[in-house]
Amino acid sequence: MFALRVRICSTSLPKGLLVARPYASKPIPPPTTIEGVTHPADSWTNLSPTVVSKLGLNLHLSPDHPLGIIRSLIESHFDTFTPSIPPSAVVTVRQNFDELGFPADHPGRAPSDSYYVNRDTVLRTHTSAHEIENFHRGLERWLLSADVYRRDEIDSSHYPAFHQMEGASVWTPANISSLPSLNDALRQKIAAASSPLIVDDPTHPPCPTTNPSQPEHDPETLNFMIDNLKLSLNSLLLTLFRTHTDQQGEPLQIKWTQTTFPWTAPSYEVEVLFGGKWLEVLGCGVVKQDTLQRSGVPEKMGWAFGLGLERLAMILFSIPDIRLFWSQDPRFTSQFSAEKGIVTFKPYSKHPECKKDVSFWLPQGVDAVEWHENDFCDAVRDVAGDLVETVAKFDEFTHPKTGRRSLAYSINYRSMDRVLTNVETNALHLQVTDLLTSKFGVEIR
Ligand code: FA5
Ligand code: MG
Repeated sequence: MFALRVRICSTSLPKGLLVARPYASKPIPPPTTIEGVTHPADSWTNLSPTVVSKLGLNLHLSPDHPLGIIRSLIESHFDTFTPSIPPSAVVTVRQNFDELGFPADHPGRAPSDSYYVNRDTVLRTHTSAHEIENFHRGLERWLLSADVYRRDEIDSSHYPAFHQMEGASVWTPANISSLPSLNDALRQKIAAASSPLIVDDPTHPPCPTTNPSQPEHDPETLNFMIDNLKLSLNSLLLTLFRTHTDQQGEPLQIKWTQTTFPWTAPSYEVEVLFGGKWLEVLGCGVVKQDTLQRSGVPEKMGWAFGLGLERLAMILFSIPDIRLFWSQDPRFTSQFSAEKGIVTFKPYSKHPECKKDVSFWLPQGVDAVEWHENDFCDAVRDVAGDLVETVAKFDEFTHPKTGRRSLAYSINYRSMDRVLTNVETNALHLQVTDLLTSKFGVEIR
């Protein structure tokens, strides 16, 4: 994400919200048992049945699933990196946010953006939650893949449960002088591949005000480090997409942008043009020295990245909708195997969509609530499951006399496997509007 673009949900830019706090006067749910461990609930608990049902499925570990195939392709590319799988998606708030330097008012901490098991524990929102423990292991190059969870919008490239792969490479003062020759080798490898891939990088050199580097870093070494990070990731993208063309048969276009992460500086993201839109596939940066210090390796310097596995797999296998990764329909699952490797997904159906609108007044006065779109999306997902394709706000206004705020959303229902009848969609939509009234206290217009 570019530093000046703001979007809820990313681990990147603080939006200057209030310090994260639970919603007021919410009934406390019963304790939750996750992977055999029972966690007490409190006023922070906001797990939804949809995400709880995804825990432990580990799609990325299934060798014949597109996520398993892409994981092993990436692990083979980074063959000098040690791969690992962290045991549980339940991590401490300390691991996920505090130790990585997330400020108290970072939007990622808000219960509208993250799934809290309770005040002290969350479902990890990113694989970076394990960065510090991995640096502690003393490894110089490592990879780590896992399921992660975020309260997010609903569309074809966002899902509340998804998978990331984290990777890092660090150098000691004794071996950091090898960077220039490592970079030369990577440049030669990329040139030899003579790929038609188009890589646009307007982020060099990093802007001192919007993407500052760390005062501890000597500019020459930092330049070699940034080059190594970018060459390593460009070389991965080349391995994955060398022969890939977009839907018009043109070579893929890739773009580097600058951003902010609390534990890296400078920081970057990479986007790929997919289906006519830029799709963000990864975040990365030069690891902050205080993070390495907290990891017990203050003398080292290095970089880290976090890849969105679904997003990369959507491009690689031409999978148009992120919900498909969770499909158990044999028409989906039988198309992929470790043996076949990269194949182009053949859509087996495109059933008609069923669009329903809902508009409502938000409650006022003593009943007023903060409106968080992600709460609404979560509720819609719990009612309609994977039958909901998109949720999009199309109108918003405040009544000039009463000051009442009105919102209007369009919800697209579509099954990936079968035709949805109008009767069925109406029943789902009625449940959604009932929930809007009972859970959020709105008045349907
Ligand atoms: C992160 O999560 C950082 N932890 C990445 C990182 C690692 C930065 C190490 C620096 C060093 P971000 O919030 O941008 O960054 O998410 C990384 C990727 O996850 C995105 O680029 C995207 O590909 C994927 N992603 C994010 N949200 C979703 C979602 N709701 N559904 C599917 N994929 C998502
Ligand atoms: Mg991002």
